[in-house]
Amino acid sequence: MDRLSPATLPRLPAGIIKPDYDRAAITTGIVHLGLGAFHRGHQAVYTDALLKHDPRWGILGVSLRSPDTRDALAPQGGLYSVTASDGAGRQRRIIGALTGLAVAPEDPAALLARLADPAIRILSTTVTEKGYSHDPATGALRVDDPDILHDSLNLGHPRSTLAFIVGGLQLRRQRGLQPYTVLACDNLPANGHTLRGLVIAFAGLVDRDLAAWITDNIRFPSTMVDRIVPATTDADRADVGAALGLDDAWPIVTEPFSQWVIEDDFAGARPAWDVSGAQFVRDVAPFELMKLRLLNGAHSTIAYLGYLMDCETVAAAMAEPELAGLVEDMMREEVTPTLPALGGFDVAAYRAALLQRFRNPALKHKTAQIAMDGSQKLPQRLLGTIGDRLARGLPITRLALAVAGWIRYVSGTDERGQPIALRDPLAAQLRALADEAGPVASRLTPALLSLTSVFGSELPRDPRFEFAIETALDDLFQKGTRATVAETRRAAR
Ligand code: CS2
Repeated sequence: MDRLSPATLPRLPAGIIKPDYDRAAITTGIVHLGLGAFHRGHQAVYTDALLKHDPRWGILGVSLRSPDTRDALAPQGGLYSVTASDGAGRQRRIIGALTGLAVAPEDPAALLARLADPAIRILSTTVTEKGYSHDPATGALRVDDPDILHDSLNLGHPRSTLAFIVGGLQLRRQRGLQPYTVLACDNLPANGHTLRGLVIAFAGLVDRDLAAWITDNIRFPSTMVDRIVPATTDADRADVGAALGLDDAWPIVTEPFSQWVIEDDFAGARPAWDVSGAQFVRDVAPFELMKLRLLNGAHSTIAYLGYLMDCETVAAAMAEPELAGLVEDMMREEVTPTLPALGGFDVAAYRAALLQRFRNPALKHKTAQIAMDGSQKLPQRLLGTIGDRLARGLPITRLALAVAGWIRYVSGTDERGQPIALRDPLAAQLRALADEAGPVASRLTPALLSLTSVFGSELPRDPRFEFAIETALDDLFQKGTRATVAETRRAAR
């Protein structure tokens, strides 16, 4: 089969949406770090729909580690397809927004040079939680991180996201160029604010004047990003290839839903992403909190408990009535009361829509995929909610089961004694703690709660927290996940 590319674009069957602008006229105004499926199914799609109105916003897509995406998309001239499906219907669309592809470690200096290009007005990031080189419980820079140590001495050849941001800004400052706006698009609370703190802290390691200049001149709008974009499978490739009549080496398969709420705080030019459905608002925080705690909190709960119940995908986990019921109850009874009011916003409808999205049979969203990097995800997804509830003297039964599910998961073996492949930046530490404690709730709970980078220092000292986690974990070990989920659901009512 021929490859999807600018040359073969005219051969696509009718019904497949193609770029509605002259690609040759597009210039690059955005450098995006982290060229994963999420970016290609979210921001790049919003940008694609903007290009016919404003050709200045082509994206140079940068992978920070592996060359795989570049190798897949370069022969396609940066084109790829996005299939959005709810199980009943599907829409396929070709995205042409990527005007360039780069692999940062191959030539970090060349990337810095691009960041000093005056046409670049936005530097955006989807580098996942662990890409921020921070301590997830406190948001502080991990100054002992090997990449941060390296980069603070080698700003001309950076490895980390923070150093690319700072290195590019340093060049622009030296050359008297307008700086770019830094747009964080990861699932972190107050992501722009958090990134700003980290960038300034890192810049302070290199050059105090530069840190002060960044403090005064650079904007870091926060954003709430939402679209469920599972990792692409070979079955997706085969299905998309058959539909396009052309081979797409890295298609995106996602849901129809998409949301992007952006804090309206840009220095200079701002892409009019609102023409393609994004919302610019004064304060993103309430949207972020709602999304992180309801969607991502539920996702992680489904991931750990679902995985332990042998559910390969989120949709399979949602077909387990007790688990789906527990998650729904948790969202309504335990999470929603911790959220700030969003004037006129119907949270009940939002929750119902989320449950529907989780049930989407077209998405083969693996529980094991969401389960990864739990040490970086738990604080903003579950622990913040728990802290807020404990401060108000409210019960945390279902949330505690979710956290216990994570501990059970990182203990390393599933309920049939099979090893669980742990993917987490703290994997070695988690495994060592789990091995030393053994599968005994009264030992494993305090061992893991001692991880201050995950739990902070306050929560583990709260006896209500430790008791709730230990009880739930003991049930998981003694009775198994299926029975524990059903019993907890009943008991919490
Ligand atoms: C998921 C998210 O992998 C995960 O941890 O919870 O990627 C989720 O699909 C997105 O945040 C949805 O917007």
